[in-house]
Amino acid sequence: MTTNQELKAWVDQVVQLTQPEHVHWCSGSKAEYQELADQMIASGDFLELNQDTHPGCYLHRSDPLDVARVEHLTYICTSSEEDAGPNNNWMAPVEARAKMREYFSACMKGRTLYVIPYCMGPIDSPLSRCGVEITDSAYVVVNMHLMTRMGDPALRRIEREGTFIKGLHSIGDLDPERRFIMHFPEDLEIQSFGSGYGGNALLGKKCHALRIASYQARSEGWLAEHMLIVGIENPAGEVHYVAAAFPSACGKTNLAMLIPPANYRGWKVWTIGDDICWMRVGDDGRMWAINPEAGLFGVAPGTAESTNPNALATLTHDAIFTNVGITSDNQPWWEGLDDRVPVTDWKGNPYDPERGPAAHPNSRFTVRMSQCPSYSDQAEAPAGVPLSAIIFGGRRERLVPLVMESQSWNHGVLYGAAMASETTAANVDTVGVVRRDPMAMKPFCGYNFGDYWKHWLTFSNASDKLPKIFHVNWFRKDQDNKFMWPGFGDNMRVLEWIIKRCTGEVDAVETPIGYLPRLGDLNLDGIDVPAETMKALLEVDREAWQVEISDFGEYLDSYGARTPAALKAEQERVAAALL
Ligand code: GTP
Ligand code: SPV
Ligand code: MN
Repeated sequence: MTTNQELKAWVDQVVQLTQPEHVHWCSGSKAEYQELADQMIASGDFLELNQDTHPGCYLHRSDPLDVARVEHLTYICTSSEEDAGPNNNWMAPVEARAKMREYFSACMKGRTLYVIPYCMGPIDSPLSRCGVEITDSAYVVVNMHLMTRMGDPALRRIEREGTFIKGLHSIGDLDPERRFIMHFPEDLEIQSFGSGYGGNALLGKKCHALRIASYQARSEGWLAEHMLIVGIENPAGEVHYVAAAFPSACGKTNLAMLIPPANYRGWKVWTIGDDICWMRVGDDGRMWAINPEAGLFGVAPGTAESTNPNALATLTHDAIFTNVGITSDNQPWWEGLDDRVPVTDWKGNPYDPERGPAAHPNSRFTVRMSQCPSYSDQAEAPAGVPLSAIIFGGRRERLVPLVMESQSWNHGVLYGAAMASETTAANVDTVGVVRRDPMAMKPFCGYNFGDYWKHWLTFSNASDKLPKIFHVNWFRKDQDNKFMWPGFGDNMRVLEWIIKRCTGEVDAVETPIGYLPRLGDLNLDGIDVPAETMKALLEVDREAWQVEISDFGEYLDSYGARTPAALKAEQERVAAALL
């Protein structure tokens, strides 16, 4: 088992409490993965997909009431309510522990308890952190196999370092009324009950790598962010690394494996991460980033040969599909994939378009990142990669231009803090309403946003080699509700401008909200966006921006004394510039 006494004692305690029939320490081996997959096929938890077209691929149908994150049931349990902040649900740790104890009591009777030691980040990187998830879900174990470095090597690192995050998970009876995702950042602990889905159940992901890690990062001087990481190679063979924060289901996976348009000969995008980025300022003054994950848990709908061919290439073998439909020859299918008509929907019923989509809007695939054709040879680099730019972005039908560049680090922090985006199916609540989602971290910051912004601002003096900060919006719509910008691979055109701003190769127009491209500086060869549309995409509507910035000012004020004065000053500076 283990030589770490703390881990041994904790597992013993959990066994006492939950009373499983078996205890299984996960080795992380391929054989273990296959045994569990076979067991799940036998139990009906997995359906084998067409093994000729999709070898090693399985379909999992989750409970129809367990298909997304549950932000209203997700809590940060710090001793002081103010430390969790208005951005989080809060419960006193004693109360939360008592409640969860009741739920976990004897909940694993007749089940197997799996102990999953895992490492977030390359196994030999000083930036990586370990955790142990205890779960009674075989689905969680196989997903953790693909999403993290788990098993024996992680356990060895835990034994060497002596520290790990404790994550306790049970699917319980999947009753939405008996479901909670609790975080105890002061004790480096997570307790999750009643859901088997993605971010609620794979505790290494949002619970550890964002909520707990953001809390640790603040006291240790680094950042844990909801960001993709890519390398952008130009025809000269130089690679610039970029991290980008977009809210859930707003384009991180797609940008992370973008294939440049045909006329971009010699350009290449290399994938390092698609969801989470841990970064810190290195001795050289640059910001260095690693991807704590090893796999993709990506949105299926909308993934097609025309939008994200690299994702499709990644998904031809050894992947888990959750809540998608299937075709007559047992291939996975989702809306937007192609024009075949599926026969079975995500609930396992005969497909009937009258009764809703074939795939759930938040249906997902799980697959190892290393299967992606654009996987970077730097993805495992222990030191990480040095960032040239940080990009913030949201899903905004109106107002927000295609791209803009901040005038300083603090102005860039304002870009992040002032982010707002239309809600998506990644959470169980209403879809399509604009809400504030600072740095794409509204559901994931493990402490008070006021303190978080202050932490971001501390970097402004850390070095003169920090990445430049940009803001993008791929999602502007016209009067007919059509996207104005082609998006996907064509986002390369915006990335090129961003890189050229970083290297000083291109000029820009100065506006009250930042630097915007001069029309002629965006390479539009090969696309057919009318001149008026381009003009609209790069327009600054002063009056509408005055309203936006003043609304953001009120939002900042709602954080009271925790709002950093420097951010408020930045907001006031932009408001004055817009008059
Ligand atoms: P999470 O995994 O939830 O954090 O999401 P994500 O940010 O990785 O989102 P993802 O890349 O999976 O995209 C979500 C949805 O947005 C998919 O349906 C995509 O097809 C769509 N999408 C991505 N990029 C673009 C774009 O440039 N334009 C348009 N119109 N849609 C896009
Ligand atoms: C998100 O919702 O941002 C995701 C999916 O990446 S989940 O893992 O469910 O959080
Ligand atoms: Mn995400």
